[in-house]
Amino acid sequence: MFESITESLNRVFRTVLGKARLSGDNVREAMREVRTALLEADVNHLVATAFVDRVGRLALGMEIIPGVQPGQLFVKIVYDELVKLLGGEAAGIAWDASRPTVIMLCGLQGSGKTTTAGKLAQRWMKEGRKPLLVAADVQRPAAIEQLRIIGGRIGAPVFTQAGASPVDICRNSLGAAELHTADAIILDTAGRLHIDGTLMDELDAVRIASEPKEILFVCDAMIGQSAVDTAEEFKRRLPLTGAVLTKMDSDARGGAALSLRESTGVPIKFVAAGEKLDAIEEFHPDRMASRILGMGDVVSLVERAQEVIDEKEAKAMQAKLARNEFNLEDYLNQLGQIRKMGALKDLLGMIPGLGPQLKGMDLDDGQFKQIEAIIQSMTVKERRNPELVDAGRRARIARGAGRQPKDVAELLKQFQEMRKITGRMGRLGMFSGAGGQQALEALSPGALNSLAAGRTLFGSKKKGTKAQKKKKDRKKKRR
Ligand SMILES: Nc1nc2c(ncn2[C@@H]2O[C@H](COP(=O)(O)OP(=O)(O)OP(=O)(O)O)[C@@H](O)[C@H]2O)c(=O)[nH]1
Ligand SMILES: [Mg+2]
Repeated sequence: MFESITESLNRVFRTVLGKARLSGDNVREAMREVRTALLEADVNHLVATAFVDRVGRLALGMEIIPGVQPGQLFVKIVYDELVKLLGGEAAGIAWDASRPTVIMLCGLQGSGKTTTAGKLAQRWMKEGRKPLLVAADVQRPAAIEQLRIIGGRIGAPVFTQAGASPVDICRNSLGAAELHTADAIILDTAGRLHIDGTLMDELDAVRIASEPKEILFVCDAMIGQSAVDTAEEFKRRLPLTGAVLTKMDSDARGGAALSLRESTGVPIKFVAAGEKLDAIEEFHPDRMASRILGMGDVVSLVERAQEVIDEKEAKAMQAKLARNEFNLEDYLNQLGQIRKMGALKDLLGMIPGLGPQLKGMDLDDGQFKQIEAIIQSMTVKERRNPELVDAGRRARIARGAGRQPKDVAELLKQFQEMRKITGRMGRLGMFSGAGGQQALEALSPGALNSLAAGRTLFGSKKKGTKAQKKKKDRKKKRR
């Protein structure tokens, strides 16, 4: 299910995730590739074009978020739009409270109606309902037997009437439901190879006779784009309330799933992926979108950042950067925001490609806490003017933070270096647009990335010095 589109989208994502900045050209190039990926997955071309236009517009105008790279934000935009494309919210079954809920299944021959009837019945029995299966397919003599076997296997009653018309069977099933004290009536109707007037007239008569609460269009996902045309035709004759996509296990492309909702407006309510009777699940657009993108971690990282990061504050920070007024107080603020997002190691682990680099690195939140403790031991005046910190103040701050004066000196040195870089960037006008993102990246103690690269204030930095010392010692010995 969706293997090929997942693979091609991931190729696009890997490219954008590897870039510190995204230019308009980068975004446009990525969008072209996303469009190709959709078309290759057999998504309707109008749907693909509209999708790419929407994502492109959003991506070109995206606002920066501290601690989040533009590539990650791009993935999130694609994800959000994909969720919308798939229908947004999950659409469940509208159960009748006062009478047994009638659910009518319809679709082409072999689309999976009878199997789906059994799957739904079993599912609902597990939820404590009492379904009645109704065999209303009098086209094929074997059809009734097929449903009987399924009913027997799951222990659900099956209603049918030899010699009666589908309309009569469905009408009479309402009374049978009372006898069985059933609260759900699942109508398994006949299919045709092609849509024809007779079939549609029959289905419409069934609808009038049984007043279904739900009319579900059962669709074989393997037929790809033509699923959309068939759904449209069924919709012209029947007020469809939803769709069930079957045989998702046999379809590696997923075009039907991706186009159906957008093209027809009919919500997908269930997807089936297998011949076994438990191979059905409720359709959740968000879960499906994560599965298609295979980027669940990036999406949750950006979501968390969007939740905790105050946009106004982020803008104010950018303005400060541009004026080179960024001070230790702001730094402390940023640390707090990043920390609100969760444990550092978890956050870094979510960034694709960083996982391996993190192996064996002792990344605990303690490092953040140490930096915070030092800044917190400073007076407001010192935080705003780090230049004030002399040897005496250094000793006092170190005592307050439970660190050594050299740790305070190290923090201040790195902060000044950072300021030098951002000062230069500010003069070059790099804090507007995507450049601001890069600047915030360099700062957000995040500088999540530089942490991962081992440039931390404490801990791994020490390892480096030790190693250097050894090297020096070796050199000395040689001399
Ligand atoms: N792989 C796979 N096969 C399925 C799935 N759903 C149904 N099938 C198979 O598809 C074939 C047709 O399924 P049916 O349930 O008989 O289809 P139908 O719509 O009732 O067909 P008619 O009654 O002839 O119109 C059967 O062999 C099923 O086992 C599915 O999700 N995955
Ligand atoms: Mg059937």
